[in-house]
Amino acid sequence: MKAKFIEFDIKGDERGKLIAIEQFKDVPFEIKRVYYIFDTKSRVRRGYHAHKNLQQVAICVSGSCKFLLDDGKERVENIILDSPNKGLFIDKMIWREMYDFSEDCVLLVLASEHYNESDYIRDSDEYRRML
Ligand code: T46
Repeated sequence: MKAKFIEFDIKGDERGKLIAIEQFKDVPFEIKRVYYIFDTKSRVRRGYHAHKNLQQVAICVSGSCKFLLDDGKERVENIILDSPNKGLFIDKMIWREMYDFSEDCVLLVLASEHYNESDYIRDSDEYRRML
């Protein structure tokens, strides 16, 4: 499994920069939810779960953080998100952990489904069994 990055176009002029993201065009799903993670305490590691159906694109709109992704066959560590025009596509049934958040990190996530706790697989043994 390779990390799948999406590069967003930066529209810029002398006033500054702007990135626009449209469903099905810039991300491969209908965007039903947007959330963002910020003010993460140093040395905190988050995630530790997979999703049964949810697809997401994660973008560090400020600062940086790292992802670990594991699809049961391959574990890819230290995937760096450090640019507002770089999105990380995370498919369903991928285990994820996030860490090394910079103080100024704002991690924006575009999600294909509404929030649903029953879509989470939070136990790694259960995740392996389900694969
Ligand atoms: C993911 C990674 C990248 C809500 O009420 N609504 C929401 O849409 C979300 C995402 C979370 N919550 C509540 C549930 C918890 O009480 O916010 C709290 C923190 O969520 P969680 O512990 O799941 O956060 P992370 O950072 O472990 O994971 C999150 C997403 O939940 C998850 O889908 O892929 O970011």
